[in-house]
Amino acid sequence: MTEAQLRDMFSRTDTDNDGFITREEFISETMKLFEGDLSKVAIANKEIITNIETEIIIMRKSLEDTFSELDLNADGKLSLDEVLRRVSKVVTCSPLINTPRC
Ligand SMILES: [Ca+2]
Ligand SMILES: [Ca+2]
Repeated sequence: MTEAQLRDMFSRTDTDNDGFITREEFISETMKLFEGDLSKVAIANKEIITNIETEIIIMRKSLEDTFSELDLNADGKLSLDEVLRRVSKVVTCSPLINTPRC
């Protein structure tokens, strides 16, 4: 993912455009994408429907964890800088590059 794509994703997730992604914005926007996919699957396979609620609970929990991981200064919201820093950390944490931050 390029920095431009990340910026674009960030501004789409920041629904009130205050420059920060709150926990609620992060979870509800990501869940929207997930639920869209899920309903397509559910139409294709009715048996899946019984598991949707469990899936949603699991998904929410993992999004909460992801959010906390991204929120470096733990102020309950994500700045573009935090998102970019996190992603660049993932990129630089390649086993081929030995960086002290990893
Ligand atoms: Ca916001
Ligand atoms: Ca933060």
